[in-house]
Amino acid sequence: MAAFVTDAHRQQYHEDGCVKIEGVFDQHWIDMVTRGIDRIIETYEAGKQPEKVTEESCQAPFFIDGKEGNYRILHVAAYSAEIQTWIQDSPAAQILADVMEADTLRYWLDGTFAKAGNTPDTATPWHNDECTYPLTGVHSASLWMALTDVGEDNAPLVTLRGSNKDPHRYHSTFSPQDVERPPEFHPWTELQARVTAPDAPIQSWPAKAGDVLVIHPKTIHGSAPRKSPQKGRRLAFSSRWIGDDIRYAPTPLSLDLALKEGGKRPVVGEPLPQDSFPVTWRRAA
Ligand SMILES: O=C(O)CCC(=O)C(=O)O
Repeated sequence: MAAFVTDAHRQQYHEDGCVKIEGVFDQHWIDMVTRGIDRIIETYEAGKQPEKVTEESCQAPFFIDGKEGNYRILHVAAYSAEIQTWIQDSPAAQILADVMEADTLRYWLDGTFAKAGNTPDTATPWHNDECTYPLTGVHSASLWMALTDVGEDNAPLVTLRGSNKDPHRYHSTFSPQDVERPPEFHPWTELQARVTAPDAPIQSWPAKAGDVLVIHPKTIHGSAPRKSPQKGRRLAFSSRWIGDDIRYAPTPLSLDLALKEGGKRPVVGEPLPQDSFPVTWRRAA
């Protein structure tokens, strides 16, 4: 497989908290992942629940919200044979492993972001991904894959440059609100104030279908809204993967791990158990 990742990509990932790698996925992969997602959207629009195709991957609960082409969908991997093939056979894992310099990778979670029309609510609100993770370690990142062209007026991803270096986390609105905030967590309002500051170092990431963004889990990000009336939609599939040095480290604000039925609960400080979180990629010796 062609080597997509250069030292310059790695450096930008560590400096800015996000890097774009162009032309990773060809039309074959774009069509395959889009087909998998569209089948799930069609099932939902027909008033039905999608059915699992495997018990082996991504045990986090399936969730879909939205209407009329605007959908946020969580954890589709276990419901799509196409996405299973993409996880096993596409360059996705190697790209992430090369950026993070990991030797093994486990697929963990995913989010799908479909946007149509041009109302302000097509924007994805500012957030970061790590606040709710019961994990510690550096081998953790998202691979955001553009499945359509995503121009400047078509809801590009936006990031707060350098927020990957924050020593603290934020108390996410998805975390329990009725627990005492540990000192290493800052209020969510602080995150929101940082992105609206006049000198906020915001980067915008237009992309072509098949390009990827590798996003550090601490990087504060969201998307701009779709701006002008335009046909079609904006579609992105964002998958989260973890590597060798990740250890189980729950906090009072983290979300519970989604173990497979009867799956082994990890011990604090240990890697995630193989039965619920199988290693899906290893670097060739
Ligand atoms: O594509 C988007 O609109 C948002 C993506 C996102 O928030 C993520 O990948 O975590």
